[in-house]
Amino acid sequence: MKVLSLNGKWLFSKLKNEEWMEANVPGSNYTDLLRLNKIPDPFVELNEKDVYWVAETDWQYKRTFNIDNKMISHKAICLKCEGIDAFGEIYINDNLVSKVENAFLQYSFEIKKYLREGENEIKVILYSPHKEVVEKQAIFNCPRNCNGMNGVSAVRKTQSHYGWDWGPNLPMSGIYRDIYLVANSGVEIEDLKIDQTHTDGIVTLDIHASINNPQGKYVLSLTHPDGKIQTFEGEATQNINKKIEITEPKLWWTKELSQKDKQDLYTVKLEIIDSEVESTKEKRIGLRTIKLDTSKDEYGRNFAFILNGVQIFVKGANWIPGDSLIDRFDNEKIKYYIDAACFANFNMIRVWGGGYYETDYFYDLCDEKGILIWQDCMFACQAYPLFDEHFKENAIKDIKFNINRIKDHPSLAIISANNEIEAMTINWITRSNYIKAMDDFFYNELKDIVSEIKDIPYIPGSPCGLAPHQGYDKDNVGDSHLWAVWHGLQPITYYRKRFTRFCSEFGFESMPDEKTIKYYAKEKDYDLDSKVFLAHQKCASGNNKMIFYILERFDMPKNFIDYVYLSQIDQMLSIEDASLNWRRNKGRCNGSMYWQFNDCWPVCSWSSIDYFGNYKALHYGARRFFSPENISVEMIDDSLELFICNDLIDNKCYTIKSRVLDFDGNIVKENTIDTLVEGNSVLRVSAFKDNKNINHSENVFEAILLRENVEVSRCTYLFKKEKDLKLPKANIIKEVKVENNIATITLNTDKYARYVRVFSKTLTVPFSDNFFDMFPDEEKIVTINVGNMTSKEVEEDIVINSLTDIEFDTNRLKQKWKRLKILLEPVNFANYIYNRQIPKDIEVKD
Ligand code: BMA
Repeated sequence: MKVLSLNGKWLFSKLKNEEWMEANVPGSNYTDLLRLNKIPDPFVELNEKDVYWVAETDWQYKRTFNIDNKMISHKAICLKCEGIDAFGEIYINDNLVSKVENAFLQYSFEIKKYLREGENEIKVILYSPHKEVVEKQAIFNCPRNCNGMNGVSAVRKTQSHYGWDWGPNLPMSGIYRDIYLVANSGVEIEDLKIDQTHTDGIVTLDIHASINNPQGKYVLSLTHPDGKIQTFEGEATQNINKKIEITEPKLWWTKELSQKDKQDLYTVKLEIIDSEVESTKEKRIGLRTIKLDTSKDEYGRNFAFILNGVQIFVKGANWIPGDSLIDRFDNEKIKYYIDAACFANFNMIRVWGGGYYETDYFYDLCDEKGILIWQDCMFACQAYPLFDEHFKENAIKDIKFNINRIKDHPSLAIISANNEIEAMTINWITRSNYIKAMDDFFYNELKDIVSEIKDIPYIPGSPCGLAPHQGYDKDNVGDSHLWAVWHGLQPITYYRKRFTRFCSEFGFESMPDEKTIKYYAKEKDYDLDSKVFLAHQKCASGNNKMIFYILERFDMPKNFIDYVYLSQIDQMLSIEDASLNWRRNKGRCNGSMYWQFNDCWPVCSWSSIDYFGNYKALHYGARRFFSPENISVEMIDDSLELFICNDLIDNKCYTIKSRVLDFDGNIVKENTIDTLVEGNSVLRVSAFKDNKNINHSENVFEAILLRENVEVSRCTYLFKKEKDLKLPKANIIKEVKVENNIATITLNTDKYARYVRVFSKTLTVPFSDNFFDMFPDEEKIVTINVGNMTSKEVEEDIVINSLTDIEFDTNRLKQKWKRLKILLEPVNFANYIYNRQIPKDIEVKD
């Protein structure tokens, strides 16, 4: 077998004007034009609109390559394209190889008949994705798409490319993943499937391979986590089946349940060997069972993931495309985000249906690190013409291909058919052909397709209920997308009233890091109503909503840049409040996955990490409120009640140190409690029952959870909103030391300091902790990797502030008026009224 990569330098031009320019493959037209300075950066200021012509244009790409005598002598030569976006034709030496029309497919074409020894040419024509949608819309008249162009649902291309409520309208074209030739004897391992059964502590692997044009012998090997290799050989036939028993299996767990940074993985490798290795496939698997429990219980119907028999509370976030120009999102960046997921104690990531089926590397890393994946099929928020056989077949191709590709990853926990389609049906109520076809497809046909490929939990969409159009919006069954806070303008604490079985989406916007803002806006535009700031805010009334919520808790900042700090704190608090409520009700509520993990361009959005990788306050907060061992507090009937969540498998013994202090750091009262918390459970204990001596305007409560004398979690509690308190100005002193690229920043404060922010003017890499509270008797140490910066440089680069450094305009009347005006905007008011009711439970039958 010989592989010839066709990645690298290509030429590209408009189809109608052969002015050839240099292109990079993998790549995209936008990225190439940007590199060649033919377009301004669409991520800066108002440029997005000025570059749309790129999407309205047809493009062509070409390159030559050499086939040597040895390669041409192979019986078969295949062209493999791992990602072509999206609509066009592929030619070899002017012969049409195939049309392409699906960006989610990996294509494989036998092309030997078109090749010659010596120089050959490959040409790829990519037609305008804009025109493609216009044409499809003329045929299907798809219902209005509230996120972008109408008719987008009729094409198999990343749906958010055409604009979303966090994303720009930049439908790119290009050969965006690897492209190469494989020459061999014609034999090919078409599929390698590994099922596993777990009985009495023994795992049996059921390995099945299907081979095209079998010849020669097969060699199958299993490498155990300890390096031990078992090998099996036989004659290559169309179907190869092998059972392997593993008597001392090392099970795969999430990171929190294994308490290991690297999970145990086994490698299954199959080679077909004739005179040489002709075809090979390798898969890393983990030994685990995964189930979705939806049995009837005292609250309705459960919705909980069971990993190796352990019901888990899911903590995580929703993943959107890593970049609008996805060809720039390389493995290094993927690793950055998966590390960030580990940092924030995620045990699940949801790959959302308006983006991509992710790359192999993405799932590989999740396998390694112990993060589960919730995989949507690529359908989101729109009516899809699934009544059309050609469209349906095309979609089924990408679903089958991708589920086959990822099916054996231990991280894969669930396949969900789509995002929010059922919840949006009301918008298409007169289009019954769409509704009927989608119900049939998501509830029946797709379910069968998935179950034929793999025994894996499946739901007909997210959110889901009990049956088509029954219960997808109820708390007592299925999963929920809750948007009453933010879209519905309910107060931040509203989610305490919602005991959903599993919240797979809820979110709150904030501004990106100051460095990111500087990238897209000039200082003269620093105004939430300026054209530039409105262009980098895709949610209707989004900037106003940020202000609405800031004023719920704080006064109005006098300086524009302080919106960044305050909006990020608000975001952290809202997601924290909801998540902790659900964690405290573990068993009834089984998951909290906030919207959204990342951004695809620099924008104000719901993300916890901005486009350039800067962690927002939420991401640091998530590390704390998602920590597997967690303490939180609620004031219930004048009693300070503590909740200790132990999500680990084993019982743990804890010491809880609680205290009430004044803002100067004087202790009003304190106590210590020793307690055991059973594995995978929550314990409620009272910190202080009688709180008469607490001054609600001048005191703060703090509790620290320690295990074996090491702090594992802490919480603070203010008895009033910040704007109703007279917090004294905190003076925070920092000391910086740099050793081996790591800066250690030691902080001390003279007063209680709220939301201490450690900010770097230049660095994107995260701090070990941030946006925390500090007390005068405690030193706080924060670290960061500063590369080769000196102590002096770091000293100048790092800025510390806390809430009392913000200058506020305290005119409350003005604020009330501002909030009212925002609330009364038609888009907000309708949402506000709609979201005031708590949905009634649905009846659950046996
Ligand atoms: C959700 C998602 C997205 C959207 C987000 C914010 O429900 O599924 O479609 O971007 O809300 O509005």
